[in-house]
Amino acid sequence: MTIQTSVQTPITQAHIDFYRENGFVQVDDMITPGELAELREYLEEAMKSDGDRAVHTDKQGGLYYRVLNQKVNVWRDHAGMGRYTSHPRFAESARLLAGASGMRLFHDHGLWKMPGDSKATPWHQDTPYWPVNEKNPRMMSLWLTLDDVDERNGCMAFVPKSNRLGKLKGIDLADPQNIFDYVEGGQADAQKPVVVPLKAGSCTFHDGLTFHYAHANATDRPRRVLAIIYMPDGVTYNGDAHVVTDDAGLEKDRPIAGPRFPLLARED
Ligand SMILES: O=C(O)CCC(=O)C(=O)O
Repeated sequence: MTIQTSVQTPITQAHIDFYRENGFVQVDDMITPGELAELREYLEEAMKSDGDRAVHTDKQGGLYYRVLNQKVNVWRDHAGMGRYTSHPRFAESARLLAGASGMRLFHDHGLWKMPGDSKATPWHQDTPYWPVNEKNPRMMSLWLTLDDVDERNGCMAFVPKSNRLGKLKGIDLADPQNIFDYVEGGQADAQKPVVVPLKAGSCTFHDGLTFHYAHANATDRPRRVLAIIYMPDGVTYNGDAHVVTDDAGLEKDRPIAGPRFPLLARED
C-alpha cells in the first residue's frame, strides 16, 4: 500500500525501509506512458537548446563527454522540463524516503550516455562534490530513465549500505581513482554491488553518500536519463565554488534557499 499524504506517490513502507537500510531503492513506473513520451520530447529539446542558463559540462569529443553528455539545470531553460523537475510526485517521494520535513531542489541534469566511444561512470559518491557543510546532508538523487536500461547500455549499480562509510574523496569521473582504496579495512568490498536494470519510466533514488556506478553504453543509441538532486530544507552552503551555487546570491554557512532552490515538498 502506498503511503498516504496530500500528494500521491508510488512510495510504500517497503520502499522507505529498503532505502533507509541500503542507501538506494528502485521505484517502478514513476511516470505514466503519456508522461514518458512527453518527457522524452522535452529532454531531447532541452539537451539541444541554446538556452544560456543550463550548463553543458563538456563538448562532444571531450574525455568527460565519453562518460556523460551532461547538461545541468535544464529546468532553467525549458518550461516543460521545469514542470517535470519540480513535479510534486517526485519531490514528495524523495521527502518520504529521506524522512525530511521539507525537500528543496538542488539541481536537475540530463545525463546521456552516448553510443560510440562510451566509458563507464566510475564508482563514486555524490556528496563530496556538493558545496554544503553537513557531512551527511541526506541529499539524494532521483535517476529516472527514459530508455530501458541494463548492463549493455548504462544501467546503474549500487553498493548497499556504503552510505554508512561517511563522506570520502570526490572521484575524477573522467580519470578515476579507485574509491575502494579510500575505504578503511575494505568494508565496502564485503558488500556485493547490486546491478539495477530498469524499464523506461522507472527510477532509482540514491543517497549522496552511496557508492554507485553506471555501465558503459555499448549500444548504438543514447541512454537518456533525467536526474534530480534534492536536499532537505535547512542544508547550509559552505561557500565553495560549484556550477549550481556560483552567482546564486547564497551566504556562506546559511541555509541554501531562494528561487533557484525551491521548496518542492513539505510535510502535511
Ligand atoms: O548516469 C550515470 O551514468 C551516472 C549517474 C550518477 O552518477 C548520479 O546520478 O549520481
